[in-house]
Amino acid sequence: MQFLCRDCIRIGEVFPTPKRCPNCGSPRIIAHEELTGLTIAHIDCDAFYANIEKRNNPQLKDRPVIIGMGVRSVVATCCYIARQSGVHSAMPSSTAKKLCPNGVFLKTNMKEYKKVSREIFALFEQLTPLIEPLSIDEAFLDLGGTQKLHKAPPALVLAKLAQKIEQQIGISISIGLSHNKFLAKIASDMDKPRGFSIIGKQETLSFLANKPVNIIYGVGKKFTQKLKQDGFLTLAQLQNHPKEDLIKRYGELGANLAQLSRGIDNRKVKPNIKAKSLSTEITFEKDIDDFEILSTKLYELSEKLSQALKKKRLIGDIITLKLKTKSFKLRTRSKQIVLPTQLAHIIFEIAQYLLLREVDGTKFRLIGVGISGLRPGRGQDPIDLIEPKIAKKTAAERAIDNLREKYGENAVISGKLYPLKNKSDTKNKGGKTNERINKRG
Ligand code: TTP
Ligand code: CA
Repeated sequence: MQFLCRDCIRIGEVFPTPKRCPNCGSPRIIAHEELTGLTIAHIDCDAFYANIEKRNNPQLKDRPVIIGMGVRSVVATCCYIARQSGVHSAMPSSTAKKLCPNGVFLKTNMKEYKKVSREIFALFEQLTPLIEPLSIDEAFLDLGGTQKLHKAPPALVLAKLAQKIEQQIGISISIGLSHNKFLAKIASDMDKPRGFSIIGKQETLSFLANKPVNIIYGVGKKFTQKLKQDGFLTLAQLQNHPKEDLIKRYGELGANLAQLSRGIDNRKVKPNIKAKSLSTEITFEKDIDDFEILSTKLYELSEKLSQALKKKRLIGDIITLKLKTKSFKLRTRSKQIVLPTQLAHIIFEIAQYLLLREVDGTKFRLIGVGISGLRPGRGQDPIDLIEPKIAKKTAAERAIDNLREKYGENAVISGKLYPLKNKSDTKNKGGKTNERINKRG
């Protein structure tokens, strides 16, 4: 059976499974039949607010830390040491004080917690665009299809992530890995803190069998009581009951019970895309009617837009050109493309095609380019055989992006891609740029 060492981040295969990693001696190994085949993860930070406070003040490391200070306040969370005294979230701070008199009570510092949350989510984004945030410290990640990119299976990528978050950010996470969201979420809770639990396909039914019905989200106190009255205490009892009857008794909830008790959950990991469109524009100091100059500006804007898309790991398929005439009349022209893209040269070519039809001697004071129909991804790059010219440009653009990622934004000037860039820069010196990333919806 394969095993994963969470300290030296290696996958090995020895029979029988060793108690310690043969490579580094660590006991933090996970062995599982389906170790390398599962792709849906749920990640939840441990005692989030409390661990951030401990990170910021190492003297608190071994003390019971409770977040929630004041006579009438409630506990937001507490560290695992304080939990041993029975303190928990949502408990009045006064009760917590009685249970844990030597506890260190602190006020919340939301600004700090949000900052750490953003840093952690930025690390998630390096792994996959398919991230579904659930709260400030929790998310689903779909790592399906990322093995080629990372040259490693999701389990190893996740172990590395946990290590990185501990080393770079200074807090710990717990990971659940499975074949759907329902099970991944259950798994992340099984071995907290610093947990990593796996629920495979083969074991799903037997794993769930002895679990209580309220492990299913949406099954609260009242419904648990109702199910108990009807003779359903464990998931095995639901698994063995005809689905039709569960639907007859509980309607849609019954259908859910039938599915989830068997570990069937077809919900996709849905990224939370806030921006419905992204756009950038520039207002000139002097109005312009020259196609070449407008076109050069358009190229710069397309590059900027493309960089925003790449940073957010988004692609879109509707390109919009925006022009404002000397007399403030707005013209917008859009075109839908077949393959959604994030590439500057493709955005530019479409926008330039739209521009060509608008240049008729009119003087323009503003030009902009936008993209909508956004979704997560990197997009399918054009294939050599079908469109060799476009494929060549794409390869050049990706190479430049790689260099920029390594050596910084200004490492490469993409003038090479578009020879007119320098010409316009001299003509338009001083032009005011108003970049705007629109967030609508
Ligand atoms: P949780 O993930 O529920 O808890 P946690 O991260 O503190 O601990 P665990 O290791 O069990 O996951 O919530 C995340 C943060 O949200 C938590 O640190 C504080 C905040 N929170 C509240 O402010 N009030 C609450 O009632 C709960 C449950 C959480
Ligand atoms: Ca948490």
